[in-house]
Formats: sequence, structure tokens, C-alpha cells
Amino acid sequence: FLAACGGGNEATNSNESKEQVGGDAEKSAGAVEAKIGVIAWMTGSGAGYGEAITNGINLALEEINAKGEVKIDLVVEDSAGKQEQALSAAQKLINSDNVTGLIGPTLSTEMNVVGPEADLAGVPTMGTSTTAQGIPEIGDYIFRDSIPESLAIPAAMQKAIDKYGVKKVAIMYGNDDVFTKSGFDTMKATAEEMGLEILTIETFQKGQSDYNAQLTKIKNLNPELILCSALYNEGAVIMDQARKMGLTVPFVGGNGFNSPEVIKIAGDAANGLIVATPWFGAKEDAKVQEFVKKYTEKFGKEPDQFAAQAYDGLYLFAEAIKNAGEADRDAVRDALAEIKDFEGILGVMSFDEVGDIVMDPTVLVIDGGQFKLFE
Ligand code: 1QQ
Repeated sequence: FLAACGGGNEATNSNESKEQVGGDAEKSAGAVEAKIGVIAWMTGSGAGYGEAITNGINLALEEINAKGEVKIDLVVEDSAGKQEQALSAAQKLINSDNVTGLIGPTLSTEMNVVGPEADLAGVPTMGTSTTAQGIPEIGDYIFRDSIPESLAIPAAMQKAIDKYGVKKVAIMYGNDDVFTKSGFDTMKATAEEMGLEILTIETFQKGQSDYNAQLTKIKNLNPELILCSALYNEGAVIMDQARKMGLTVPFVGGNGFNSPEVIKIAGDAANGLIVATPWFGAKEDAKVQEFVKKYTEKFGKEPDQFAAQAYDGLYLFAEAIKNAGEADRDAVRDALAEIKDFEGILGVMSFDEVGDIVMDPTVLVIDGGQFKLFE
């Protein structure tokens, strides 16, 4: 750790000398070069997450390399949402490609196996979508710029309960995924803290297509709100089937629902879904609006939370590499940990002592087939 701190100091010095001397042959030759590995869920039922993530990263890459202070070379691997595939991708990126740092993987389930491997190898790793409890705590090299379920879900629940005067809830969650289980833990604890009556707790698994048994039971108990911890594919099908059987009450979901894919799959059945997110594309902020414009022009669709978090994730790496003045893994880790008040499109960002970024969530509702501010 001491040696790593030394690296940070050296970096500061070299930055100063760059500004003062300017004519140094090596420095004027340009940028600090670094290779960053990306592990994203790009094929299968969660491919919409990986598409947004890699789009966000590619846009940031173009801008960063054009600025010329840092030159990043990306190596992108598909995890297909699977632990084993995410782990072998990480091993390849760490050991063969010799990356300075990693972005991803997409799922907390995947990060639970990739994180310890990357931490042991001393590779700084940025989760841009991993929101389960305990992710940055995996180790000193593990960071994230997404908000945990423990922050997002209580914010969404509080607003829903205030607005609708809810007393009775039903909970549904995927019991085979680290993120959906973590979201459930928060939903249950928050409901208990808020003094809500939990009428039933129902479970499902990834890839399930028929939720009628769970939804029929829930409907007969007459909840005023359904708390649902799901990834977008299962979550959207659940909402569709719920509406078809006449269950019209609002839903509160976690980060997995924060994708336009929910609306694409469920259509009008997605109306009434309440979520919390650090990203809101209609924010009156020049940086946010420029990103939305550029992204929409480049990819033909608007960015979502996952694109925004990934975009800021690569910028955070670029900032750390620039500050470190070199692509050394330890130096970049320390420079990441030291980032303070970095102005991203998610807001002003700093890491806390475990490597989590503290951000205020905004609560949104799907209304008329669109995410809108929930007021
Ligand atoms: C996690 C998540 C998912 C919604 C990412 C796609 O938050 O696995 O932590």
C-alpha cells in the first residue's frame, strides 16, 4: 500500500513537470496509454443491458481519445449473464490481455466471482451496474458507480407509499440471482421498518415464463402495491401477466427494471412501475443534454441508466489514469480511490472508503409508456 501511495505522488510530480516543462520528448509525444477490459452481458435475455453499457463506453472512449490526454484501448468480452463465462473472460483480460483495469461484469452474480479474482490479481475493477449489497466490499480494488438496492428501493418505496397511502404489500423476487435476492432483502427490511403488512412472499427463477400461480395468489390477497425484485426480462413478463389478470396496482422495482426494454416487452402493462435511479435524461444540465444528444445521434435511441453509468465509468478510469500518469494497476487503483468531486453525467462523484459512489436517487414512474419523474 505504501508503495502504491508512492506511485500516486510520482504521478502528481510528473503531471506538474508536464505542465512546467512541456517540451519533454516523451510527454509531448502525448497521452498515457492504457488497456481497459470490459465484461458485459451482450447476448441472451439481458442483452439490452450489455448493449446500453457498451454504447455508453464507446461514446466515452471516442471523446476521451479525441481529447488526447489519455489513450485508451478497449477489449470487450461477452459474459452472456453467466458466472463461468464472466470469470473466464476476466482471466483472459487479466492474464493474456494484461489490462490495467476492468469495467463490469454486468451482474452482481457475476461480480461475486470476478471481483475476488480481480482483487487478488490487483486489477482495479469498476462495476457500473452491480447494485447488490457488498460489491465494493469484495476488496480494495473493487469500485462501483451504480447505486445499491439498499438506497434505490427505500427511496422508491417511500414515494409510492406516501402517494398511495399503502399499508399492504406483496413481494415477488428471483431467488437464483445475487442482485434480485439483495433487492428482496431490502424490500422486506424496508417494509418491516415502515410498518407495512407483507401479505405474501413469492419467488421465481431466471427464464421462467409463467407467473400465474404466484400472481393469482397475490391477487386474492388484495395488496395495494407489489414489490418486485427482478431483471428486466422476467420483470416485464410478470407485469404483463399481472395486468392481464386484472392486477392493476402499482409495482416498485429495483435497478433491474431501469431499462426501456421493460416498456418494449410489456407495453402498457409497464405503466405504474416505480423505480429509483441516479440517472435522469431530462435533467436541465448541459453535460447531461450533450450526452443525450450525442448518444441518440450515434445509436439511434436514447441512453438509459446503464449507458450513463458505463459512460461515467470509463471517464472515471480515464481521470485516474491521467492523475496516475501511468497505466500501472496499483497506481490507477490509488488514483481512483482518490477521485473527489468528479463531474460526471450522473452528478458530482467521489468514492467513499469502500469504493462506493454516493449519489442521490431520482424516483421515476412509467406512465403512458415512458419513464417520468414520480411526484
Ligand atoms: C446487478 C444489477 C442488474 C440489474 C444489472 C443488470 O443491478 O446485478 O447488480
